[in-house]
Amino acid sequence: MNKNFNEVVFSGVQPTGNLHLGNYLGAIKNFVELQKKMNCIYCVVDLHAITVFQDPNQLKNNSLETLATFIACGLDFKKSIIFNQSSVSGHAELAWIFNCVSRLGWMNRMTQFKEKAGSNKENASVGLYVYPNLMAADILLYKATHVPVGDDQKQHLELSRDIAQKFNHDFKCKNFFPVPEPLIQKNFSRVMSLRDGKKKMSKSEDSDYSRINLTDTEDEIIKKIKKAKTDSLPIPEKIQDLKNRPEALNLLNIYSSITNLKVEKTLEEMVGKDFSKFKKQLSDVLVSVVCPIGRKIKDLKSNRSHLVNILNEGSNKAKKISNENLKKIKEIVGFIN
Ligand code: AQP
Repeated sequence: MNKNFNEVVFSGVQPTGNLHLGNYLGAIKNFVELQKKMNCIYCVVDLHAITVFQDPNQLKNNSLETLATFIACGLDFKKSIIFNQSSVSGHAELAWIFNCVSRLGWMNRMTQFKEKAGSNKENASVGLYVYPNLMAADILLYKATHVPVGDDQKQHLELSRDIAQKFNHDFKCKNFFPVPEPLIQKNFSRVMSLRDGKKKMSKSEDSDYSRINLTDTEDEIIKKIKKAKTDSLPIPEKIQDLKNRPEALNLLNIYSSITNLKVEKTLEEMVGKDFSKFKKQLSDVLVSVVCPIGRKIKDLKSNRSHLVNILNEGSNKAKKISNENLKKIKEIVGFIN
């Protein structure tokens, strides 16, 4: 398939621990499809990770594990540019310029900051607060036109669009930055916690039973699905009947997404079944998809220098594009360089 060279995809994943089914179904599965038809740049966003304190050795391990997960899920470093964010200084430089373009009022509306900072806002890092400006820099440094993300990142992406438009307007450089489009999975864009269907599945949730990690063993997956919260009602015929059953809906959505079925089709197949029986089928499909990924991750991690070489190769390619763009950006802003 010929790639469309006018379209550039950028997305990133934070190396903050084991990647989970939400990262896979909400983002990485889509990354793999996109690399067949567009120029893709995928980044291990370590600068984002340190907005919350990370143990330095753990951060190194997590960065390599995130890269290993990308490859194990099917990303090809010959087809896509894959690198770690901190190795390309243009991200931080453009983020500073965007700190000066973005408005405080815009920042104050970001719900993820409120969720992550919790009740102790005064103690959150300034980095966590301006995180969305760095995300805009990540995307626009490469003049990316499309950004595959989970639904939880939609608000940040809207801010990137606002920043691109304001920069183009303020510096009178119409269309310099493209206004990036989100690519969010249509049917199922947010995988929820296995313990609470109203909270998203997340790496930072305390209970490991709230998520399926991509490195979980067969036994762990079976146990977690067995323990996943549901209710005593059988599977209904229509999706509307799941409106007040978020945990049941989440498990049916996971099954549908993994098997590439519409949830309506899954309901048609499963109607009337008890959740105990459905859970067995769900574990089977999860084991068949997740365990091979986990085995590949383990295998890749045993060859650290191979992983470091992949990152180095990717960051050289990323620097070429970003240096060229940053030179133009600096000229537009009025810096002498
Ligand atoms: N539950 C989810 N459902 C769908 N998509 C999700 N993503 C994350 N969780 C879900 C998508 O995965 C990509 C990478 O996310 P990230 O690791 O960079 O940051 P995050 O969204 O903050 O993920 P976590 O797991 O919640 O991490 P922590 O706990 O460290 O904050 C993004 O495209 C995201 O949308």
